Amino acid sequence: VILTNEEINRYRRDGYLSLDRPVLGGEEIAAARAKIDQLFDDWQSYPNGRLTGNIRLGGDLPGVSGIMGAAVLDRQLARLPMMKTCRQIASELLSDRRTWFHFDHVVSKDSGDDTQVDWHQDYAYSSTGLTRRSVHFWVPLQSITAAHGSMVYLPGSHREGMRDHQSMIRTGESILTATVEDEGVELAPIEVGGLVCHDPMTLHYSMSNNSGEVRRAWVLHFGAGPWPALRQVSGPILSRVAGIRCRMIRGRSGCSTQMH
Ligand SMILES: O=C(O)CCC(=O)C(=O)O
Repeated sequence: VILTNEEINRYRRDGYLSLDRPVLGGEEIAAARAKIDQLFDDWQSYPNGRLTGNIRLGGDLPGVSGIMGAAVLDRQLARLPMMKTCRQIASELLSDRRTWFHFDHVVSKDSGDDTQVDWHQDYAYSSTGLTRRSVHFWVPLQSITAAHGSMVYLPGSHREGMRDHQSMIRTGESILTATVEDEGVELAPIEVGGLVCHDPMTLHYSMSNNSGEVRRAWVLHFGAGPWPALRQVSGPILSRVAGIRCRMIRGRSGCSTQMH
């Protein structure tokens, strides 16, 4: 058991939970960061960021980029102990032992104004196959201070239904944002090993990163339901297809990484 009853009750009341204690190991976070940095370094040299299926390199906003399916691209990421820890936390929060890894993406923010990710509910993306009964983890890959672009939440918003979201297309990607008048609650700084998790219906945004360094966070979704079984089968196939495409692209661009 990882969570206290007070933490579980807080999550259910507020729709999010910030755990500023070493729930995850510093070494595994360092390992994840190194692998993810490597993926970014390699992928930046590819002429076409889109690979296959759920795996893509995207720049939704200037100064903000991401890799969807990092754990599919690098299977060692999928084997880190934190996968089990997050799954256990999701089980405790959902009171369901049958929770599974569904999806991951990495959000990388350059330092600079205008790197805010606007208000949204993750469930606005439900057409992509999101499961309502899931817990979304936001794992910082470095210590986060207010200057790094903290997450801001609207407590209790997970119980107030879906807001309208507008589709904004900036650099070729469609991102969904809601108009929210309320003040949110900005999270306190989080040390390496801590994490935040939220309900897919909870309204949140993240502030601009003005720390002077690139801020990277790994977002992991764990949910109850049958679809991940399919993903567990398709993951290795997808990564193989992605690997072949990467090698083809690399052949043309002169990049030299091993993909899994
Ligand atoms: O990492 C961030 O700055 C924002 C992440 C986020 O809002 C999300 O993954 O839904």
